This record gives sequence, C-alpha cells and structure tokens, in this order.
Amino acid sequence: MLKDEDRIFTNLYGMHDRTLDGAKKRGHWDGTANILGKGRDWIVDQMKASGLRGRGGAGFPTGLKWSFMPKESDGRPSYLVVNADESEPGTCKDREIMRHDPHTLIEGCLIASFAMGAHACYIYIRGEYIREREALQAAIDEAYDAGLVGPNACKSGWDFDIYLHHGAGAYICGEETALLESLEGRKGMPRMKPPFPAGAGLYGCPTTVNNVESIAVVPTILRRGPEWFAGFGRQNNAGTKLFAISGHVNNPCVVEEAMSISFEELIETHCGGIRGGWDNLLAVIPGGSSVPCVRGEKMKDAVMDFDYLRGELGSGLGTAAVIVMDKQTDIIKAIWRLSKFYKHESCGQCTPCREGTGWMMRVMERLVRGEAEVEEIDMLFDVTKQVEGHTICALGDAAAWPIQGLIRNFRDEIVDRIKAQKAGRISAAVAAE
Ligand code: L3W
Ligand code: SF4
Repeated sequence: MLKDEDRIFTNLYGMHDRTLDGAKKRGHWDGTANILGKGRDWIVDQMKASGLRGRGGAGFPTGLKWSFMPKESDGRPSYLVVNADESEPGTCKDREIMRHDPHTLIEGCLIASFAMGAHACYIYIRGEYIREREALQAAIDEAYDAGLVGPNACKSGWDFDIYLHHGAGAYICGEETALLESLEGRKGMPRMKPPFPAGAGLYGCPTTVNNVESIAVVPTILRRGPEWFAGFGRQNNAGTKLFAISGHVNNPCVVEEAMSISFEELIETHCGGIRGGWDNLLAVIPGGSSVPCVRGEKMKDAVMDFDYLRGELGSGLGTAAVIVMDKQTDIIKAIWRLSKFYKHESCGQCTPCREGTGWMMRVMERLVRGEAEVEEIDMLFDVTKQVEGHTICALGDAAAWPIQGLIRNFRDEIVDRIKAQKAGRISAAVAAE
C-alpha cells in the first residue's frame, strides 16, 4: 500500500481545509517561484525524467508533449488548456481533485504554462460539475488575491492568467480538438490531426491540452524530484495514480496508489474485496468504458498499468476507472448500454462512427434478447473493425473496443443466449429497455 507520506493528493476525501491556508499547510505553493526560476528547459527535462504519462486515457508522455511547444514565439501566443471535461463512464477522479484539492491543479497550471511559454491557461470543466467549478473558481480567486497568479505571478516576473470555462454536457468535448472548438464558441466537433494542437490549437495558436491529474501532480514531482516519482511502478509506467473503483466491490472509492499495483491488492486493500467473494467476479473494465472488458479470472493477478493491461490482456489502463462486475451482471446488456452511450454521443461528422455506432447498438440490442443468428457475432466483430481506426477521433474506437472485448471474452455467453432464445427459454427480463 502507498505510504501516506508518498501521497500527492492529501485531501482527496475532503477531510481537511481545501482553502489556500489549508493547501499551504499541506505543502502546496511551497517554493513555486524557485521552481520557475530554474527555467523552462529544466522543468520540461524534469518532467521527462519523471516518466509521467498523460492521465486522461492515452498515456502519452507528458514531458515529451510539452517539448513540442515552440521555444521562440512566432508572434502567436501559446496556451495551456486543461481538460476537466471528465465524462468517460466510470471516471470520477479529477472531480475529487477539483473539489477537495484545487490548489494542486492551479499551482500545476502556473508551472506547466510557464514551462511552455503560455501566459494564459483555460480549464474546460464538465458542465455537470457545478460544485467542482464553484470550489475551483473560489481557489482561483484566492490565488489571484494572494498574487500567486495574475501579473508577476508568485513574484516570478511571469504574468499568468487562468480562466475557467464551463462545458454544456457533451461527452465529445472531452476529445481535445472538440474541446478547442467548443472553447472557441463552436459546436464540439473534433478536428483532423495532424496538425496536433502543439502546432495549431486554440485560435490556431500553439496549445497543449493536458488532463487535470497530469497537471495537478506536476508541482509535487518538481519539489520531490523526478527520481522519487519514477520510483513507483514498473519501467515506462511510472508514478502514483488515482484509481476510481466502482461497481460490485464492497467499498467503491477513488484512491491514490502506486502504478503497477496488482488488481487483487487494489481491491482488497481499498475496496473491501469483491461483492460475494472472488469466485463471484465475472468481468472488469479496467480503464473506463472505452477499453475492452476482461474476464474476472484473468484479472486477479493483473498489474494495473498501461503496458500490462494492453500487452497482456488486450485492454488498457485508460483513465484508471476500474468497473467491477460480479456474476449477477448481464454482461451482454452492460456492453449494449455502453453502445447506446457511444451512439448518443457521436458527433455525427464521419460516416463509420455516425452509422456504425447505431448499427452496432442495434445488433447488440438483439444479442441481449438472443434474437440473432450465431454467424452475426462474427459479422458484428467485422463491423467493429471497419469502425476502429477509420474515424476522425477516438470515439469510433471507443465504441468498437467494448464490443470486441465482449466477443473475445464472452462469446460462449452470447451463443448460449441465442440458443436459449431459439429454444424458447429466454426470459422477458433480459429484454433491453
Ligand atoms: C504532437 C504527435 N502531439 C499524439 C498528443 C495528442 C494528445 C495526446 C494523446 O485520446 C484516449 C482515447 C480514448 N505530435 C502526437 C501528439 N500527440 N501524437 O498526445 O494522443 P492520442 O491520439 O493517443 O489520444 P487522444 O486523442 O488524446 C484519448 C481514451 O483516451 N479514453 C477516454 C478518456 C476520456 C476522458 C474524459 O472523460 N475526460 O479522458 C479512455 O481510455 O478512448 O483513446 O494530446 O495531441 N505526433
Ligand atoms: Fe464525431 Fe464519431 Fe467522427 Fe469522432 S469518430 S469525429 S465523434 S463522428
């Protein structure tokens, strides 16, 4: 178990004072001007050495991403945009940072912006996060009043402004280029990449989009040193990490743990075990709804990091939203429900996603009832392959992967359902809503 002194987020459960006074007592905003005084290159190099990989789902190396920003201005301003549009089903970790430890994020915004030559930072917060935006705005106001942000931030000579922008309830605005469109006042429709935001982002200017957790851990990494952070987790999977564990565990929670912790230790130590015991575990979605589910028996010894979950289990760490399903779950129906979500959230601008998400959802609907032919399982898998990788943004992949995970791991259950339907043994209770 991660020791208390190694935790970055010391107020995750709101037990302490979240105001500036409380944050300072817990070690935040300590020596911030000294960190800035070491210069942009030093900060970026330290972040590279820490091994931090983006916490929003893709796991892209943070220091490397920052290094894509121009060193010299060509007349265009640079921007940092924080993606606080936390909407991935199962994911509720950034919410805890913003409502209970908001100063970790604000201090991180200043340091990261400085490192990328940005005098302004926009935090795009999910529209439904009303309490969180109140807490965050109050903390931003405190930071302005104390001179920590604003002109000559922390007396560093660096002018820095920070703006909180509210989303309006569209999942797709969590995709970084849709988010930028939305910030600019248009419909949240993803842009083709390249160009990546570092080349042409907000208002066509160099922009880095980072997840809340990625930015909030920056000040502590720089204070304690990159070796300290890199000391947690396996190689290439460094650091401590927030895990949001939901579903059929005895005590669902958000917890900071060392990367590469085993699934069993994570669940036993923090969640009081699986509801009904380990023999009752059916399936786990280890990284938010976009990654494929895994059969329970393969998960017990799983290592919770990017490379193990992708390489060994064909799934992913994603946002580290761990969704646990016990044997009372109708897994076909659960994945159908995700299909319905992605169909609803598709922005509709590219054909494989717009048409494919509806098509996949309708086949899934029939599979829930067993009203299908066995051959249709392979046909559905083929369709997911036609969607995957053929769309403008990752939502198409995200709609395809859960179905692929279902078919890979639970084909027998789907076949049994079809046979039961043909034999007249299906209960009306399994019919989709
Ligand atoms: C410059 C290059 N920049 C990549 C940057 C890119 C982005 C980051 C990662 O999707 C995933 C998705 C969801 N030059 C670059 C470059 N970049 N190559 O690196 O890029 P990418 O394309 O790998 O991923 P993405 O488009 O950011 C994110 C998955 O996360 N996901 C969803 C999470 C949802 C939330 C939420 O609710 N807020 O986070 C969960 O698994 O499916 O695969 O910045 O610009 N050559
Ligand atoms: Fe829109 Fe889907 Fe295409 Fe993404 S993949 S741009 S959500 S239609």
